[in-house]
Amino acid sequence: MKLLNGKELSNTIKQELTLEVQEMTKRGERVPHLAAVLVGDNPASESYVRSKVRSCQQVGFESTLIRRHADITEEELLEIIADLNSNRDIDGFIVQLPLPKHIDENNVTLAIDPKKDVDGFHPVNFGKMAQGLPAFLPATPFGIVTMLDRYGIETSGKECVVVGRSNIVGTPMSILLSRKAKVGNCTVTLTHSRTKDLRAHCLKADIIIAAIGIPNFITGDMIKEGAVVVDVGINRVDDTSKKRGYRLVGDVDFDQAAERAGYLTPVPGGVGPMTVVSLLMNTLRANREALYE
Ligand code: BQF
Repeated sequence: MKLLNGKELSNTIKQELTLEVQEMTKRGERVPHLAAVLVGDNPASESYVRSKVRSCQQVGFESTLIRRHADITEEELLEIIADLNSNRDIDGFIVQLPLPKHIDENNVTLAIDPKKDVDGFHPVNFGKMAQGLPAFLPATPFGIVTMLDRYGIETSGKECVVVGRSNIVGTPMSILLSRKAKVGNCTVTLTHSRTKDLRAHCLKADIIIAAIGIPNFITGDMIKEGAVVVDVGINRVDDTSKKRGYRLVGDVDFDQAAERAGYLTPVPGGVGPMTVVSLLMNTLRANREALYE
């Protein structure tokens, strides 16, 4: 089994981005600027946003963090978004999900200017992606596709099973892998909680994308010998031996999968770091495209 080391690959891509920013600065151009809106004090969201801001600093991007209390109204949040949409200094921005229950995430996503939607969640970007047009790809699927590409994993003609149908991972991943593209041309099966005999589907797969959000859901007996197994799960499970009180576990039983898979992503250090670096790549692109406005 070969590890798909997302931590290492994301660092390589960050080095490339750093060089790109240096070149831009030499040419007298404005460096990419990402803004992040964080509502409330969900500890996981805080740590995700912090790692995004830190990653911007590492590659020389500018970043702005906008923090608001959980009791902000939807109208107030929409005003912040309208300001970011019209702010010429900001190339792209994200609103960290999940949002408090009294705020409609769909309204928020719809309010983001698709040109600044570096998370790729706006229906305009989703629709362009589905049609194979240039678009901001959602960060996690973009990260997975980049990882398969950089590791030289052949996808054309392969059987791919995606487990989980979320708007952010499973559904876009199934679209990307079935597209006519360098990383694509798979025969894709999108499975979910109502799928009958999931194990039989998975066993046929050359590539499994596990994005169901259940710890250790994919066991060794579901994996074909030599399959590529991409674990998107980031589940916190209690662990009193850790000082944080929990550890991160994927949707794949790592030890069992390691006995069967040809390639396997670890958790942590697999898809997660690729998600963050994809956001940076989208922000660089938003900056470049803003040049021609
Ligand atoms: C790692 C996310 C669920 C819901 C909302 C590195 C991240 C995670 C793990 C990270 C995620 C998950 C992010 C690791 C961003 C990925 O080393 O394994 C980085 O920061 N992520 C998010 O912003 O919102 C989420 C998962």
